[in-house]
Order: sequence, then structure tokens, then C-alpha cells
Amino acid sequence: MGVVITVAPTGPIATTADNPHLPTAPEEIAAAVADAYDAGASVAHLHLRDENQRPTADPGTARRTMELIAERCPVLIQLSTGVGLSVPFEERERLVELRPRMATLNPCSMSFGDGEFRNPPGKVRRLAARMRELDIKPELEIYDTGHLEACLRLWEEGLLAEPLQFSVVLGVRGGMAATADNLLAMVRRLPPDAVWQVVAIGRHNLPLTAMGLALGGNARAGLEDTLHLRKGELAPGNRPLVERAVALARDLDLAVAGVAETERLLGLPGR
Ligand code: KMH
Ligand code: ZN
Repeated sequence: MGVVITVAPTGPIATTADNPHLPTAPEEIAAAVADAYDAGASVAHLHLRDENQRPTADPGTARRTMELIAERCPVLIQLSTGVGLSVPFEERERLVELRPRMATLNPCSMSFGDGEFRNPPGKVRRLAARMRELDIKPELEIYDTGHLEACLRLWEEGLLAEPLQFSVVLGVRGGMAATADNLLAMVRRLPPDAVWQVVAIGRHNLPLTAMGLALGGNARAGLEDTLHLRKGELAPGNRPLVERAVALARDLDLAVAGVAETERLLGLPGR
């Protein structure tokens, strides 16, 4: 059984002023994803930007990016419905109407750096229900222990199909800190048969990604989570970060899942 490597090439916050290799235009994102696919990624977690690099939920931009990626490679597309802190929930949730294979579901509101990430319970439930209707696999983003409980309530309400798929997000200011203890505590509380990966932000990205793989999780890599390859050295693109995650997996004697195996492991509904 292989591990799933997801590339997260862009994210909602950093710009090319932070790392000039950050892909922001649809063509750049598609090229970065194709390169990451060649390096071993089977899932692409996407945030889109407008011409001023601001996060956008514009369906035209998302559709064009998805098409450009599909022309290049068969990677599984996971649209972020988190989008960006300034984008209203009603715009974010419309992205699922494009019917990506997967999309993120952020279960709770929280402080997020200096901003606020608004995910009101009623709207989260509505989005979960719509994703279930459209057969879109949610990636449940949990930044704290209570977020897991909120997801389990959605599951009890029949709004989530199994296996549940989690991102344990560590190191967002406003969420749990990026420590081994926090990762272990979260992994112990996940329901049996859940699929999960670590999303470790900033300088803790490498050790916590390695720990996640060693504990039986999947891995995410890319400039959304860290702009650096190591202290003081900007990553010269997404590919080196994906290659590093693939190398970590292989060093742990773990095979890397291709697209077909990823579809099976995540229980993705067909199209
Ligand atoms: N960058 C993540 C920590 C999502 O994609 O749904 C938050 C996020 C959520 O971007
Ligand atoms: Zn994201």
C-alpha cells in the first residue's frame, strides 16, 4: 500500500514577493502541478489568484486552471474551498459546482495569523451536504482538537462518506502548535480507518512531515506550507519540496501511490 503525496503549490497568503517561484497564474499553477506529478504527486491541492495575486474563488479561473492541468497530466484535483481569508463563504462554496474529485472542508471558524477564517456551522453543514450530493471527497482540515469533534458530528449526521480523510494542520497561528505531541494526540483520536496527512506550516514542515509518514500518514508538500527548503534558503519551486517528500517516503521503505491507487485508498467516487 503506497502513500499519497499531495502537492500544494500556491496557498492563500504568500506572494511572489515572499518567494519569486510561487505559481500564481493558471498557466504557472498548471506547469507546477505537472512537474510535481512527474516527481510523484498524485493529488493537487489548488488555490487560485487574480491578476493582483489576491486569492480568488472566480469559477472561470478555477475551471481554466483545472483544464490546463488535465491537458498535462491525470493528477487528482482537490480544490481549496478555504480560498483566502477575505473571500466570502458563499463564493468559496460555489467552487464545488465545478465538480473537482476532491475539495477541502474547513469545519470551524478560527483566528488565522492576523486574520479571521470564517466557517460558520450552518454554512459548513450546507457545503458538506452539497459535496456529498456531488460525490466530491472532502479533505477535512483540522487545526485543533475541537475541529475533529465538529467533523465527527458531520459524520454522525450522515454528511461525510467513508473513509474520512483528514489534514492535521499544525503551525497556523490560531490553531495548534507544530509539535510532535500535538500530532500524536490528534492521530490517536482519529477514527479507525481514517485516511490522513500532516500539513505542517513553516519551519516545522520537514520534521513533522517525516513524523507523519513514519506514523502511517500521507504527506503534503509545496510552497503553500513552506517557502523554504531549509533555513535561509528559499525553495526554488514546488518540485524540490515534492521530491523531498517522495525521498522521505522511499527512505522509510514506503511506496508512493500513483493516481489509480490513490483513488482506491481515498475511496474516491468515480466520474
Ligand atoms: N493553508 C492552510 C493552512 C484550505 O485550503 O482549505 C489553510 C487553507 C485551507 O488554505
Ligand atoms: Zn490550502
